[in-house]
Amino acid sequence: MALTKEQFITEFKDMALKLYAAPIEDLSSQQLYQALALLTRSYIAQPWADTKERYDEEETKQVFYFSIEFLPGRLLQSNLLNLGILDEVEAGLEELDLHPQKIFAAEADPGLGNGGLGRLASAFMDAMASVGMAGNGNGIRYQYGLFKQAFVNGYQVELPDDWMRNGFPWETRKENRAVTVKFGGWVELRPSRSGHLRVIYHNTDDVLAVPYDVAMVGYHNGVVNNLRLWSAEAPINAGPHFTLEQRERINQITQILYPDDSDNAGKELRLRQEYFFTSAGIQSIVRHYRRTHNSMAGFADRVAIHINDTHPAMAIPELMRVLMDDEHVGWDEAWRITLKVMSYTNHTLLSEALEVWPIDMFSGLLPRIYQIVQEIDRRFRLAFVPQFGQAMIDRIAPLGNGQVRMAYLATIGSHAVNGVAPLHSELLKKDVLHDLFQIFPERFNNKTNGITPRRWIQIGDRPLAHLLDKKIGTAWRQNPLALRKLHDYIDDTRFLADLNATKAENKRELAKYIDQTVHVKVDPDAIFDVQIKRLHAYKRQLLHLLGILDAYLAIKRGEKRPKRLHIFGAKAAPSYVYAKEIIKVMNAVADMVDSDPEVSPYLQVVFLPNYGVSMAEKIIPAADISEQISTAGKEASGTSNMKLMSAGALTLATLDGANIEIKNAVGDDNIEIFGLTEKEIAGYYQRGDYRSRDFYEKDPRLHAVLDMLVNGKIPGIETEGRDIYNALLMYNDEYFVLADFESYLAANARLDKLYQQPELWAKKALVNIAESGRFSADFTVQRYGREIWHVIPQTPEDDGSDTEA
Ligand code: 7GP
Repeated sequence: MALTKEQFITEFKDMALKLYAAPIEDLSSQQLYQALALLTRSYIAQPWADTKERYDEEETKQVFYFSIEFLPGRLLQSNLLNLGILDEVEAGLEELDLHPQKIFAAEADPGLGNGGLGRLASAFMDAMASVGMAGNGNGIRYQYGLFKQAFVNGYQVELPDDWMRNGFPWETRKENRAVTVKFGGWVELRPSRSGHLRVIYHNTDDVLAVPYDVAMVGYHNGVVNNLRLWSAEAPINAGPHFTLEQRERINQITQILYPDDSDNAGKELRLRQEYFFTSAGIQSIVRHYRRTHNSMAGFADRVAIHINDTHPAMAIPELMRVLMDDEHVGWDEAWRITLKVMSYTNHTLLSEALEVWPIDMFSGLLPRIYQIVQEIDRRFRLAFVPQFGQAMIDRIAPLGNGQVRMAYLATIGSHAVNGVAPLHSELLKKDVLHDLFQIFPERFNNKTNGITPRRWIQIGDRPLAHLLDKKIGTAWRQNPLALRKLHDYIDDTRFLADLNATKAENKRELAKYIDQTVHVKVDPDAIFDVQIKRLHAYKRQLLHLLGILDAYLAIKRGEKRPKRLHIFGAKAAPSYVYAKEIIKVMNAVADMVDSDPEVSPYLQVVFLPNYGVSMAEKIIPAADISEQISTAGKEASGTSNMKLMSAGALTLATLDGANIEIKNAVGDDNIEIFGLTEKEIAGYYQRGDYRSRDFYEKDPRLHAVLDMLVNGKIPGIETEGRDIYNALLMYNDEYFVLADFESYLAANARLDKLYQQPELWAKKALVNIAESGRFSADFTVQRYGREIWHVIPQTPEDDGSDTEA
């Protein structure tokens, strides 16, 4: 859109006055933020309405991305950028003597997700709008987002995230679009006079699902899509028997986000949440479709529904229910439509994360849905037992072992099933969904994850963005593949120096931020070594920690090395004891290193509390090293690896998830690979001959490091140090930390050496930035659009770089 600085100033002053009856000089950052957000929203309103009208008029096929998590990050700056008025607005604010960054920072960061899965969903929303695809989100409006993390005496404590305290200016309550979701009770099936089945519900708990819509603004294209977040409320005419307790139970449904990441939260409330937003979404989609169509016959040509991991997998039986019970479509036709509409992404290979529900709980809470799942199960068995045998079908039918098995249900009810990086997609076929792959090989495919360079470079890394503009022009902002032009400057000494200067500037900024937030002074000339992601044993923050302890001991012995600053950001699930113990030990090591004048000139450790999207925007631009060190075969893809690469950090990585694709993109010389491969680890499993103690016994460095966990050298970790020590030695080190220790150290030593050659380092950083464009989520959603959803996007062409699994 077009907006001059002068126009903006007038409209902004006007808005602020209308809202607060005061001149802008008197307003707090929060008030200025509110005024600016509302003004921005007023700019979005028309294109939002127009987009919707156009989709309806042109009967565009629409994608609905169902996800129990969304992590959009702060929206003000991103909306201004995508509207194309960020520069004008910032100039206007400055002219008013205001600080744009201060105002942007007043926005709450909606933590409606745990980690990778939720952030991916939001990246896809931004990308779909930006490539002009009709893509809608469907999720939950959690009143409290992911807990706020604080450290007390080095321990993680969880505080409530009251993110809506100041309201959420981007949402629009659409009570005229509310639907009713039914739980519990019992169902009676009765043939009606017209020959249809009549489904009569008795004694159900009804919940009103009220949608709040959030605009998803496309980049410079006038497209504004919709993210619909559902809130649970008591039914309007609930009647006099409706108790406060019942009301409370309803409110609970959308009160909190389950803080579990890569874990199966087997709680009834979680099941309620899942059915709540899934049913509300399906009902609302069908209702909208039926406003302009008098049968459901063409539904699958107009609607694609994507199931982001299994949490919304009840979309399958729910659509069957609506088709049969409400729309009177017969089973076979309903199933044909459902299969064509549904597609499913798996995000993890960890078996503890595969969702299952006890049949008793499931059937009690969702009696009609359970009947439908039983019928899906019955027909599946009928169709495939003859060819594949009872034993195999028993293993993979939707119902088994007294459980509803969501990943199997999702696979059976979708026409496409994908993993999120080639290795992951291969392992799905080989292990987790192997039997189902035998039956439905054509459904399985790979869609490598992506990120949005708009947020990570254009907004998060302004110094780099400006340097790029100067050197290669601005085309990369529209099409990130244009970053490849950078290769032309691989021998341009001046440019390489500029690149290093940009990194140095970002590191000084982060140092300031660290000082402000945790009151720790860090040396901006140190190597910034970053590991930011959820805390999980398989991600092996512990390996990183053991590396730090080894460095500590080496420095104590008198070894000199380039100074390294280790930066961690990670939340642990509140119930995940081992992960919390690792946090405690890390904080203790950070203190120990800091208070030792022999060591602190060479080594520093900072664990930043409350890692999230906004903090990532600060850390990533300043990173020199990106630690992606999961046990091979465990990290489905990873996405911080892509973000850090695009900021020119060198990746220190195992051959896992999308690290493999990063390696293929940049070449072996521009990434630091170490550790066991997935095949080697699978070999250990098969032979059953991994003995972690052997590594401890034969490697004196490892021996010394592990002993530090229990010999009292690190203050205050008696219990935690012992537990970790035991996990690694007595319980045989489930994640092969000890096996990879030696090669991890060697890789680190190579990076230390390389850092002595700044120009060579800059060349490698350049290649990383240049090749990061392929990981733009714009391309990812286009691949989904072409190969899974069958919608035809109009703008930038994909280079087809995805490797099929
Ligand atoms: C994550 C995966 O661990 C990560 O490797 C991947 O990049 C990301 O999804 C996006 O695909 N998984 C989760 O966040 C998660 O909660 C459990 O998985 C279902």
